[in-house]
Amino acid sequence: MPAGSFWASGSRVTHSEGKVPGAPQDAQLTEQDEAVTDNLGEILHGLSRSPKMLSPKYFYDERGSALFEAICDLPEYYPTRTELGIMRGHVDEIAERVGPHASLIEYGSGSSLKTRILLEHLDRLAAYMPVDISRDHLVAAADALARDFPSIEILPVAADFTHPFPLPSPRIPPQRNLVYFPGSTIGNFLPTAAHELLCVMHQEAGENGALLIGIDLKKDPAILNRAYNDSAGVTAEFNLNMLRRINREFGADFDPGAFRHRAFWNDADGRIEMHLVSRKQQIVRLGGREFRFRPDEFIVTEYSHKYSPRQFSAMAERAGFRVVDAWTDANHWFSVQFCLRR
Ligand code: AVI
Repeated sequence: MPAGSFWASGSRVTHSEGKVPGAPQDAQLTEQDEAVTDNLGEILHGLSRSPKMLSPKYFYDERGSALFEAICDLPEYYPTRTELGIMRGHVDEIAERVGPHASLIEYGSGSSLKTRILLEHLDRLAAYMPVDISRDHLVAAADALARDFPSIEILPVAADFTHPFPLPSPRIPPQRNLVYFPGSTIGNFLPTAAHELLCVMHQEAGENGALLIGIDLKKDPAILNRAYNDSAGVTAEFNLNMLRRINREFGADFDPGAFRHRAFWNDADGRIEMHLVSRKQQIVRLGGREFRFRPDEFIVTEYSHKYSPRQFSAMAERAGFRVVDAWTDANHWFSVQFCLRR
């Protein structure tokens, strides 16, 4: 589940809960307790812009997360199964590259099969630290992993990973930190925000640190357009669900039936854009304000940038990483990149 905004972000105050040696793994949560980010303010600001924009982080309420899982299983949506295939096919080489006694720091809750593949194959992991803004999701996923991997110290961190956060200290001192960011979620950040995120990862990786990251590659636009316009309409439902969430949690009066899903490849900017397009002239009320929509006026809800290996390598270099290995599938649709700190 991605956290953080794709065009802006707020600052946070953090603290670490003291770690009790020998305590059960699910007790050792490190938590950021004070969100300075004002979500309503961010939404109002986004709706005041031209074009109107809402952050894709609002996709992921309970229903949105379930819809995203359904998207991952759709025949048209290739990224999840392609990345999983790459991980299954090359995990021994990945483990070789990473080396023994690493601390695995995952950006995201670690509920995916890809995480389990790494936990099964990395050589004598020092610790596993999933980092996610959604505390409940994080704790549930960490507890499930603690049951299945009792010999690995699991230290969940509840934090907005787009900002530097303190890492807990594992019992076994790690030989290196490996930051793991699967799912091509980096593509949901604007290039400047993606750069900033890579810089934070560089900092968290520390001396001798490494990064393992999933990148969705540029490809035939027809394949991309199909992946975000599935025939069962699940992506459309996922997109429209954002309006239901904003109604429920922030008191807006969006009529989801008065908007339609649109997704298309924008070649100039190298990204899929997802929009919610107003079917008519209408006014939406939120936070004591009124937002007018013309017929066909749209809200941008997501960008999903696709990179060539060369573009990603240049972006990694700018953030202080060097790509030392990369694995892909037979179609060259997706790539898992292994980078070291320069
Ligand atoms: C989470 N993220 C990488 C997905 C993507 O493909 O950009 C989100 C998504 N949006 C529509 N379908 C999937």
